[in-house]
Amino acid sequence: MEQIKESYEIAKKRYEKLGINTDEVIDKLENISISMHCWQTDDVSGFENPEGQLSGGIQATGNYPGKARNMEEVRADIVKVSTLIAGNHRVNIHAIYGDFGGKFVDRDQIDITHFQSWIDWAKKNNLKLDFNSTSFSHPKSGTLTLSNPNDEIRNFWIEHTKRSRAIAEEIGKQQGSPCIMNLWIHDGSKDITVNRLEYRRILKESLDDIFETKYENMKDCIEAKLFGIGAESYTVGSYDFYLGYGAKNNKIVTLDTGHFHLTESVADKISSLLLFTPEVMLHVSRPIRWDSDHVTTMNDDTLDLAREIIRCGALDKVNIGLDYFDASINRIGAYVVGIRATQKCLLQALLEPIETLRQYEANDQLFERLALLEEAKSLPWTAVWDMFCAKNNVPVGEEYIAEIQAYENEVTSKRG
Ligand code: RNT
Ligand code: ZN
Repeated sequence: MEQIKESYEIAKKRYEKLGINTDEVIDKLENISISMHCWQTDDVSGFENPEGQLSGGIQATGNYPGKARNMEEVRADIVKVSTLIAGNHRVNIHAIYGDFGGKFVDRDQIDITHFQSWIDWAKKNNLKLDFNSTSFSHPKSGTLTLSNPNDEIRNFWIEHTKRSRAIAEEIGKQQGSPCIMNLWIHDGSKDITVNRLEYRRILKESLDDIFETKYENMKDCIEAKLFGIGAESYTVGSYDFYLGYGAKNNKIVTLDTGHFHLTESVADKISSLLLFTPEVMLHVSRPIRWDSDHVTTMNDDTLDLAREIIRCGALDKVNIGLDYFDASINRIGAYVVGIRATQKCLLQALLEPIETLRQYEANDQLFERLALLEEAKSLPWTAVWDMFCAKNNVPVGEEYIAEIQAYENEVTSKRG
């Protein structure tokens, strides 16, 4: 601790010279909640039919032992993760993670009773919840859900999504913080379709119907995608589609960092969205060659994303969630690495000497801007990070590796 303090004091002075108060930055970082996706615990299985196949163009690859097999294990793993990260966070659950009491409850039958134990659990653990409707991994998932021309199938999914919104509303009311409900559907087509307009028209109509009821304690967001496995040629809910829908209907657009062409900057989208939609929702992931949902790391993409949030002064408008599922490594470790990486990026963004940089830019001092941006990369932010962890009583540096190994020895390795 002595060493952490000493290094911190030196770093603090260094940042002071650039007009940055590191104590204030630490306070700010402590107040940024990250919405932790529950589905890294069990490879997106859920409790409706845990033995069922994951469908909908997404895939969790790997079979590392110790995956959570039921609700108790999912919750225990999330609680374990929360002891290894600083701050108060949120947990993002999917409709298939309802507390169904061992019974089969179809998606058009879910209601708040299936999520009350989640609300109570979250309250007890000082967490807030977010929610998702689930269109995948169901006999009626097929390739088209809300955009399906078949009335029976479409109405089934409309009913499911309406119920999901009502559940999110009740969660939000009970937790005293709006519950964000993300709507992502996998609808698309493997090969060329000659009905691009038709499916999108139907999706638009379904959304209009779904969003007709106005709520106070939940927020809707809509998530686009470039393509899914088995739906490579056409995605009904493309980015253009949801950007248009969100801008016109005042809905939050979700940017999943894996859902764009790999050379596209997701960070660059934030400032545009902020001008035309109420808020932004992020699904931070790490795409490798495709939407592979690798664990988030402190790479340039994530750093750019964090810098953009801070430079836009948009911490209150950008909701940060994670969305990856790596089944090939210790799953608790996957969370901790990803969450801490996201926080490290936010920390560096908060420590950026933005005023000086903006002055340079205003004066056309472009060498100076580049030089300071470059120097900022090697300022002693790691000393501030260590202090942030120490102050919040979570492991400093790589100390958490041993804790996760211990949890693996004692808990996850014993799961059959
Ligand atoms: C899929 C989307 C979506 C899902 C989760 C499970 O490509 O990113 O957000 O990952 O809803
Ligand atoms: Zn996503």
